[in-house]
Amino acid sequence: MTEKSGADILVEALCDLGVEVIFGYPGGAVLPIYDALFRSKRIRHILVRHEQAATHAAEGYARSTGRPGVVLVTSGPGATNAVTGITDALLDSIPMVVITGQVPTTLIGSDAFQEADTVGITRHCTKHNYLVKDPALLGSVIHEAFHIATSGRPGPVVVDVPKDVQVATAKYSKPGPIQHKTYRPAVKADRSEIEQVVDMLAAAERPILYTGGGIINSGPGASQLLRELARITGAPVTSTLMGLGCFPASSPQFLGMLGMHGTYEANMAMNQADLIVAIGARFDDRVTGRLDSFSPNSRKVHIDVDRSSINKTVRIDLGVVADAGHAMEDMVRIWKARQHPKPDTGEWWRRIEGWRAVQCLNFPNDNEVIMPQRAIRALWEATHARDPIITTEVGQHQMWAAQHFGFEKPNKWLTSGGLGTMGYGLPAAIGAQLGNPNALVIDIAGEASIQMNIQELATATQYRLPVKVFILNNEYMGMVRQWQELTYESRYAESYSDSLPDFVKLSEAYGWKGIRIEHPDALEAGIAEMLAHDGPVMVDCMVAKLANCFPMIPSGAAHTDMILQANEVSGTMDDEAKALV
Ligand SMILES: Cc1ncc(C[n+]2csc(CCOP(=O)(O)OP(=O)(O)O)c2C)c(N)n1
Repeated sequence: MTEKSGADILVEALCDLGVEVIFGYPGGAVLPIYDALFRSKRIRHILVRHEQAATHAAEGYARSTGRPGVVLVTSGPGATNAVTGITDALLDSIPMVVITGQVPTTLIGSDAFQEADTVGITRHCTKHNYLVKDPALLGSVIHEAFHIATSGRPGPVVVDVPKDVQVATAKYSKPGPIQHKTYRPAVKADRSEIEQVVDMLAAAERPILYTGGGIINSGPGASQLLRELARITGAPVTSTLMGLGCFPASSPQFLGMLGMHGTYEANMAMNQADLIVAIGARFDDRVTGRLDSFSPNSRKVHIDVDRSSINKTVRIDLGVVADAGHAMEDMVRIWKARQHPKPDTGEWWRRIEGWRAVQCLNFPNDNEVIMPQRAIRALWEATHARDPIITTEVGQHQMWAAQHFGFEKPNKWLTSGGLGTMGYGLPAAIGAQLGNPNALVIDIAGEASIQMNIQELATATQYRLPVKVFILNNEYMGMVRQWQELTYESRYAESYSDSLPDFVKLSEAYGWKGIRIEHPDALEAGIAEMLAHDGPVMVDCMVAKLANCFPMIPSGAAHTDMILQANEVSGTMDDEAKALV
């Protein structure tokens, strides 16, 4: 076996792992790797315009294809620019491997040019990280990094490679299956635990399946199993922001998203349930609201591949450490083997229908101004037959998209849930388009968020990616303004999006088509024009400036203290909610 440079070993290991696309940005400390990529020609490198965008593009690629995203950046500022996306991937459980260049080993710790302590900085925002000091270990570290990023609860792994290690030579051969000393994620649950879940579901009078991104991470088969589980148990299904698409939005059993901007019926059902079965969801604060009044009378089952998620915020009656798909497969099998009849949940559904009748997603319409919710629905009308991939930025537009754009399938909804990163949507759309060349990919954006990674318009142009950006332009950082209206007596400190660029001219400057929509009558035609263009298009859709996103559970409040559109002025739904339950 001949010796190869560390850089060649790295590229060969990536090829052995089936990597087809890398998102990156060059610099001094990664030049040997760039040279190896150039010579090898086996991996497609996508040159972004900012390292943060490389990480979000890798997330978009991963989330939409189920394959890990790969990033390559230089030392120092290259690595620190990537930190936001790495943290984003950690919170949203996205499989990602980030290779960072590092100064030569002899200079580490000397404040060398473009030196940053990448392993130290990323320790708390990675699932695992490495500093590779020996080229002979590089190949096996890369394989191990992919194993860790993609197994158990997926997440980001950083591999920091000093420049001298990229140049030094060693032997490489493709390793066999990875056997890590201590890392052994549990995938299948004990049969007895699954039997207990089945017993509890069969006996429950008011069950609810609370589903999350873990089902999407488990693969498309898991979504099918969820449908089957819902069918045989008759239980209502709600989903977190990250789980949207794992259960069809059009199903009568779907209550919509739960939590802070979730539906009235989903939150009331969670509050009044006697059994919550959480599958691949983590009881985060946007979902639970005030913890001491969160679903006070239910027994709680938590199925999660990450042991440390169980009992983290909410006391759980039965924790099951398992992959969501495997656990549901076992539940369905045992339920059927025992020939459980479908439980009688008629009374429960009658109450749910009462909450549903409130029609909490209704919004005031206007013939002169485009209501943002209406714009999202029009976008859905015009595109849903094409199964589009939707990415978002962060703010009101993100929540309106979650509420009003119905997702029928997994891997079609890409949003920054845990970290809430403005600037995620455009690069994520670019990554998704690269992974799904024939798909319709739309970034639903706000005029403030889109400016956080606007430079990526050039990336889409360079690679001829027909990404669409649909800006709901309310001239405000709308979500900030909404909170200021509701909790700071409308003192709108720094939340006006002043000095906005002309987005149409800006699009054209980057080689995109730009469209402005200003009136409700022009909405459908504007969307049709966007869809008719086979290249990238940015739509600047002027919407009602002061519209609020409801329903809303104010931060730290209980599910029953939800503010609905209907009583925006008069206060919370508390009394009516209590009357209904
Ligand atoms: C990087 C980053 N900085 C700040 C915030 C806080 N933040 C959340 S929503 C928001 C306003 C977003 O405004 P815009 O993109 O116009 O969307 P809108 O809410 O108007 O739909 C801000 C500043 C954030 N989420 N991310």
